[in-house]
Amino acid sequence: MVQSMMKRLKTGALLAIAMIAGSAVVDAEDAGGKLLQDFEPSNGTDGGTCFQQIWNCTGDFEMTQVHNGAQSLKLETAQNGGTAGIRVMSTKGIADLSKAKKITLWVYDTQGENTIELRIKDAGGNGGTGPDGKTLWSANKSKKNVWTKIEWDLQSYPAAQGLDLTQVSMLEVYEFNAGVYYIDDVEYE
Ligand SMILES: [Ca+2]
Repeated sequence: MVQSMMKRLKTGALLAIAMIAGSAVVDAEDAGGKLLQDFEPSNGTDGGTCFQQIWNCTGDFEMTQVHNGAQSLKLETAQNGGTAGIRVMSTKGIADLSKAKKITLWVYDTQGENTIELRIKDAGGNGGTGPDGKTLWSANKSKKNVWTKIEWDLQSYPAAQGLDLTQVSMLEVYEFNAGVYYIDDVEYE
């Protein structure tokens, strides 16, 4: 009698541990990123302008090929590739990334398998387009014709003169091949 009760207690304890372990795994997955831009209508982006064309590309809202919600960014680059600027979605138009470890986005790449070059710009214009070479290529590359999560490890981001990571206003992304790319769910972790 005592033995069977001990056995039940032990089983119960093991079950509880298994449930805690299970919920910890779920929490880690849920802990995902914080949104920087989702390209949705009326998402709070200052002035409603979620992106801008920086160099050698056209950008448009896309309503069919989306990763989440109703819209993504359709980026079409010409020969030698092109750069789009993705604006931070908030009424202030800035995000504090000084403690962020990663920037991530989802891309549907119809061109091939590509890494993406990132350039971070602050509200004062520091760090943006220029000849200083202060950029970071993504840690991984896209897979053709499927949504792929692209990541940049911010610990590897070069020190750009004057760049204030507490007031990031734009992420400039450069695709180096001519093609059509869909971008959605830009986040930081
Ligand atoms: Ca979206």
